Order: sequence, then C-alpha cells, then structure tokens
Amino acid sequence: MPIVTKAREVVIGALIAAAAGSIMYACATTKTTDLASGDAASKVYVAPGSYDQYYAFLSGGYNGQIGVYGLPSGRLLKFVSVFSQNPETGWGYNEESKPMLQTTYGTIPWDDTHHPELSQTDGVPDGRWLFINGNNTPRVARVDLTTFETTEILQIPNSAGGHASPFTTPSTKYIVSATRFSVPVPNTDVAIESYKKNFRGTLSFITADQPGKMDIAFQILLPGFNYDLGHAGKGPSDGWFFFTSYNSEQANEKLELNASQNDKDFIAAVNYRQAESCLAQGKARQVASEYFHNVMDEKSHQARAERKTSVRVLDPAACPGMVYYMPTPKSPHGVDIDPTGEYIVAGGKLATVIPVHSFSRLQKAIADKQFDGDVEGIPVVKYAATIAGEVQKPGLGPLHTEFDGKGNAYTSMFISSEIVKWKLGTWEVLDRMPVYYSVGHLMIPGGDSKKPWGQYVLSLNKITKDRYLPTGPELSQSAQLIDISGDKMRMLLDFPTIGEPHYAQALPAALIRDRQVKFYKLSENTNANVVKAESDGGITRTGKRVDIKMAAIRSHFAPDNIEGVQLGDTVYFHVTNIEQDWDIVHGFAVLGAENAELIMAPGATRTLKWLPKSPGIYPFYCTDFCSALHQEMQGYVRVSPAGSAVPLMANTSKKAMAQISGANADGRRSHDDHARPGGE
Ligand code: K7E
Ligand code: CUA
Repeated sequence: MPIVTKAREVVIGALIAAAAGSIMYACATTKTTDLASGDAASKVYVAPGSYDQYYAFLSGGYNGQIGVYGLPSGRLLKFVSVFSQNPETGWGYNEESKPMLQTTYGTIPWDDTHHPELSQTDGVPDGRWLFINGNNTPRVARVDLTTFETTEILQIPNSAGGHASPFTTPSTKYIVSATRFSVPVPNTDVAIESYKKNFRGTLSFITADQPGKMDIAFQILLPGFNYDLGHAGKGPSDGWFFFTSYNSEQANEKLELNASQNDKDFIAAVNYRQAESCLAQGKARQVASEYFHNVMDEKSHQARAERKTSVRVLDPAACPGMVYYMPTPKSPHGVDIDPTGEYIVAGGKLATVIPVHSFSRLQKAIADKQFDGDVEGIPVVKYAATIAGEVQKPGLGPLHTEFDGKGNAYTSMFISSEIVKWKLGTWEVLDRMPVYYSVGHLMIPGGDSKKPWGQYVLSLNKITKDRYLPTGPELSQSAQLIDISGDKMRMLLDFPTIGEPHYAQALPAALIRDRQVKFYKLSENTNANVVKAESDGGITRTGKRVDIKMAAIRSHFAPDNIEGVQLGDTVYFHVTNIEQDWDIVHGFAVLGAENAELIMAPGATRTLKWLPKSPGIYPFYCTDFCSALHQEMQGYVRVSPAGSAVPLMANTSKKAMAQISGANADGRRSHDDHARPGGE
C-alpha cells in the first residue's frame, strides 16, 4: 500500500506541476496579448504588394543555411544555401557548387551556422556582403547581397569549433574566427588528460574586404580555454578586438561543473594593430597548416577549391602588447561594444550582474601596469582597473547585448526569459519585456554597429513550448519583434523560425533592394559547357563519359530526346537557362538520379551527374513552374545495354528545332504576364 500511495503522490505531484505549468503559460499568453494590444497589428502589417522595411538575416543554426526574413512582418523570403547541401536548389549536389563544400576532411555536406555578420564601412553595415560561420568544421562564408548566393568559403585551420566568428572590424578589413574547443596545435594524438599541457586556442584574423580573396591573415596562439564570442572595437577602441572565454579552469571533462569553478573567466583584449606590426617585423612563425579556400566564379558559375598549406602564427610572448586578459564574471558568453566604442559589455551566463568594462580605463590600466600577474605570459589586467560599472539585478542568465544608438543597451536573459533595457553610464535598469521562451541572441538592426537603426529589437528564442500550433515532439523556434522606439518596449509580433537562429542581423531594405541582380548575362557566361542558343546543344561521348549540353527555355529543353547512352556510362547533363528575364528559373530532374534537382537561374549553367542503373527510358522534366506549358517541358533519355549499337543521338534535329520554336511562341509568356497557375 505505501508503494501505491507513493506512486499516487508522484502522479498527483506531476499533475500539479503540469497544471501549474499550464497556468503559467496561460498567464504568459494573456500577458503577451495585453502587451501586444492596441495598434500592434497595424505596426507589423505590410499590405499585399508592399515591401518590408528591413531585410533580416537569421542564421539557420543546425540547418547550415541563412533565412532571409522581412521585418516588421516576419515573412520568410528565402533560404540561402551556405554550408549545407540543399536539394531544393541543388547546392552541393550539382557539379558547379560541389567544390564549395570541400575541406581537408573531405566534402562536408552540413554545418551549424550561428552568426550572420553584415560587412561594414566605417562601423556601419553597408549591404555589400553577409558573412557567416560554420561552427562544426570551422569555416567562414561570404554571401553576395546582390545575388543572395554564397560566393566564397574559407576553412579555418588549427581550430576546432568556429564559434566566435565571423565578427567584423569596422571597415571589414578582417573578420575573425576563434576556436571554441581547444585542441592540440597542430592537432595530434595525445591523451585527453593532457589538456592543460597540450591543448591550445587560436584566434584567426581573416582578410575579408576583397571578394574571392579571403585568407588567414594571421593566427594568435592562446592558452587552451574555450573562446566563445567576439566583437571589434570602434571609434576610440578601433584597432582592438575582444573575445570572451570560459573554462579558464582548463577542465577537460564534465565542463558543466568543472568549467564553472572560477568566479571570473577572461575577455581577451587583442590589439590587432600591434599584431600587424609584429607581423611586419617578422615575428610570426610560418606554420604548416592545410585548409581550403573555395570560390564560386561569378561568370562561369563554377566553384574552385584551392588547398592552402601554411599560416602565420603569432605567439603573445613574441609580441608584447598584443593580448591582455580582462577578468570577467562568470563564464561570459557575449561581448558587445557600444556604439561609441568606449564600453565593453559582457554577458556572464552565471553572473549576477552585467559587467561593463571601459576601453579608456583599460588603456590607462595597461599604461599603469595594473596587472594581477599573467597567464602563460599574457598580462591579466585588474578587474577594478577596467570596470566602468555593473548593472545590478538585471535578471538571470545574461547572454547578449545590443544597442539602440540612444544611450541604451538591451540584454537577453536566457534563464529569466526576458529582454532588459538599461542605460549606459548609469547602469540602471529601465524596462523589462518577458519573452517566450529562453532568449539567446537578440538583434537590433545595426545594433552592434556605430549607428544602430534602433527601431525594433528581435528576440531570438530557443524554446517555443505553447506559442504555436504543436507539430509533434519538435517545435519550431520562435522570434518576437518588439518596438523600442518609445521609452517602454512594446511587444508587436511572434513568428516561427526554421532551424535554430542563434543570431541575426538586419539592415534597411533600401540599402540592397535596388542592387539586386535580375539575371546573369548569358553573353558573359564562361562555363565550359554553356550553350548560348538552342542550336548549340548536343551530346558527346569520351570513353564511358557522356556530356549532354542543353538549353532550357520556356517551355522545352533542347535537345529533348537523347539516345545512345549505355549502361556503365557516367552522364553529365549541362543545362543552361538561356532566358534573360528576371525570375524565370528552370529546374531539371531525371528519373532515379541519386543527387538532387538542378535549379538554373536565368543565364546560369548547372550540371547534374547521373549514373543510370539499368537499360530503359528515363524521363527528365523541369521542376520549376515556368509557364503555362511548364508541364510540357520534358524529355527522355534512352539507356541501352553496354556495347549496344544504338548511335549517340540528340535528336532535336534542325527541323524539329524549328517546330519547337513555333510551339514556343504559344507557350512563352513575357515577364509581366508571367503567372504560375496553381493546382498542377
Ligand atoms: Cu549565444 Cu552560438 Cu552566439 Cu547561440 S550563440 S544563443
Ligand atoms: Cu521550365 Cu518549368
């Protein structure tokens, strides 16, 4: 009986907890509704045919992509394929883009993206490029904001977890990548127990202001902590970079406990101008390190992967004045520099305050040698000497801070699920906004720059719970848009987000909207297998390799019937979309292909590799609804047994071609009346 009673108690306890939970959520929901009352709807309503005010770029987290959303509506506009193969676009599946995913570990079909970073000019986002980090296999990528395509990926050697990345210097001279997981440098077979002796952290400075030419400018070798996030100085602190670290305990097991022992960990303050001068004086070591640099050529639409073999590494001991450690409570995550460049705000996950360091005090402390010893030769600056103030009782679990440009800071509180507004200089808390639930990063358009646009803050929440219609065990992540134009924050909108957007950045749409490439110029297409007219299409055999060059145009492929392919052949379909009209995209898919479809932007060439598995007839078709006769956009490949006498034939003869052209006049529509009939 006692056992039964006990069991009942447990059940009742669970019910109470569940009930309490739903009450909490119910209250929470009511509260949000209150907060969002009034004219919230009209503030986020973008009428049909109208545009959003901002482009927002949300990392896809473990989907390895970038989601492009409009604000204030929260409407999803696009996913940009970056580190992950994407069958929807053929990225990483077609022959042109495959080299983009090349690394020294082989072709990596996935990564974990955390931090989108807009390029800047003089500390202000300029709309040229968007960078993003690959967290798992450390890489950084450049996305061209005139095409929304990934154009460049650089692997980071001597790193194992590219988390503090790819934050930019004020004019995008460098972006950075710091290793989250320390490892032996160079990486080699050692006992994990030898962590303290053998494991090291690296900070990488990457040249970024020249498209197609990203490279590791230099690396700084640091003690084996976990380097977490970073931000460049600006204004008076221009020339410095700040990186948080945790696990200054250098624990190598049960970090949850063992890396939370010290009251303070460190922010590494890096004087990168000093690093540059040490480089110039030849104080760097050239270290053999293999990594890949992959570039998509804009004209040929063909990516190339280049293997690099060495980097320059600077040791702090060889370059005094380059690195200082600033003690910071406790296991700090974010480090954010205010628009004036004076304040360095840390988000100590386990801290009870938000500590704010002063750059000018740091300079004075360094000049006065106010040090508390050193760590492996890196001076530790006294906390009391650099601290400008502490925000008291801010909430629980401060992670990240952004700024509105009006003297206020906004910090995300992961544990207490709120955004806290506080004042720079007085450190007083001005306002709080509960968010649902467990906010990670928050984002103000331009909020980490010199000139924030300061109208909204977007809360990027980790846990959705009851916010939307449930979708099984895994629910979408959630973003919440909050109006910060007044004294008090006002909740405007919830919208679901795909993947796990850690961070986001946004800028006014006007900065990039009118610079969009509408189509690639066919006349400039230098792809080795381009066809610039239907009559250029054809088929060639080289041993067991068959190359088929095709044109795609509303609403047919030329050639559209192919015979003479044999079992054992490797077939390459090189399909060029010869349209020169905005938004007229064609697709290409073939029965039984083991990779994905091709999607060809107007003017672009894409190649699908195909290994037929048995003799027969294989249809191919256009996957993108391109015209009223899209369903007619198809063809066949005949596959014969090996050694068959069927001649190689791309049987769109001149005569047939003429007929097709005739039919084309009916099927073709101009851009203006182009419509995609639904339901087919
Ligand atoms: Cu805080 Cu990876 Cu920037 Cu997630 S990170 S939240
Ligand atoms: Cu081309 Cu549908």
